[in-house]
Amino acid sequence: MALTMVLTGDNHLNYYNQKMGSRLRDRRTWIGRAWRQTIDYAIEKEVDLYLHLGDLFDQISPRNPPRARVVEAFRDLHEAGIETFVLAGNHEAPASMRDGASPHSVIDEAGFATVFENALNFDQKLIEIDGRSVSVAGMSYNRRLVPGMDPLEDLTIPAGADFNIAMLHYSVERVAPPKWEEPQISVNSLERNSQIDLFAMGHIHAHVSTKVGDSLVLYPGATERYDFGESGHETGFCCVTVDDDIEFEFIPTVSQPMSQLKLHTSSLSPENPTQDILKAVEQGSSEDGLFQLVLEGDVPFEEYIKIDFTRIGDEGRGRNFYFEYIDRIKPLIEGLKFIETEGLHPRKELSAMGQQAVESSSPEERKLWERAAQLALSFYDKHWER
Ligand SMILES: [Mn+2]
Repeated sequence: MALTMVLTGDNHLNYYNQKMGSRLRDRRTWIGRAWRQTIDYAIEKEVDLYLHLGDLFDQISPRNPPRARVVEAFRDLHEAGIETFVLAGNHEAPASMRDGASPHSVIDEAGFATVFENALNFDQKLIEIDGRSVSVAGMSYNRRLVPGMDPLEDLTIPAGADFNIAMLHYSVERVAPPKWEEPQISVNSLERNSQIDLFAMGHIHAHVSTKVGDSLVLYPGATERYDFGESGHETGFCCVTVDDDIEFEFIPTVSQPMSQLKLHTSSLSPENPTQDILKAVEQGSSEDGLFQLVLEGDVPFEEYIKIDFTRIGDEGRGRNFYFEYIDRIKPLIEGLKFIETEGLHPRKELSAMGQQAVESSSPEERKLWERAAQLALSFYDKHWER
């Protein structure tokens, strides 16, 4: 009989984004549904193991509703006879003892899963499935490691079974490089632990698979997109089958449409840039979707002030589930050179302040704040131009 397992991670339940305002609730529904697919799939296919690779929650202190749904889901797995293992990712691992345990220790206490809380060393569980011995070893994310450190340095991952699994939540040098400066596992550390047949990995939101020696390194990727940088990602999880060989399948999840459109000022007509932008917004919009418009390039100042950002915002919000624009346009003023420095940009500061006020306003007051921000900027522009 083959050994089968579901691998998932980076679901980011209870996702938080201040900008999303009243839309956050519905966004969370999509995120929760995509994750629930991993549970339903595992139960339907009667897999042997369910491996959760971290960042189940977006924050260390999730609210009670997602917590309750998680407990319920792990109970469902437990009742279906699926052996379940969980570790804590960087979003939910406690930074110190004072923060207490990760939010899923409750699943452990209920006896629905084995939670590998230890971030300094591997814990291991040996099980027997259809006459095959299986070792599952896991280690949570260590928030005290600094960039440049290798979490597997000097560590030998426990094994000793017919099939040996290591669960981790880190990036891997070259294989799944980090997006920012952070600790990463070296390829050498994986090679040194060739007793491991399957490295089940969380943290990197893209689905990645590769062989290091005879070991399979598998990132199922995220079940929903986390931000607009992931617009191009497929979302899903993996189902691994071990027989004589190890094979896996990528199972896509249903995720909310998301798109990012970069519009350069060179494609806008100087007479009516707003119209061109509105046309692009209309084309890229979808009722259910999250849409980010990024405006880039240089334009003469006279053209820049023709852009009706309020109208663009209204149009975008009306045509999408969620809309935001990022204004990276550099207005050019004759006789004045804009020099990008690290120093103070009074206009940028003012613009950012206005944006912040708009974003943190209630939906009823939003228009008012937008208008106020606009007026402040035009006032600034008028006086500064002299
Ligand atoms: Mn992570």
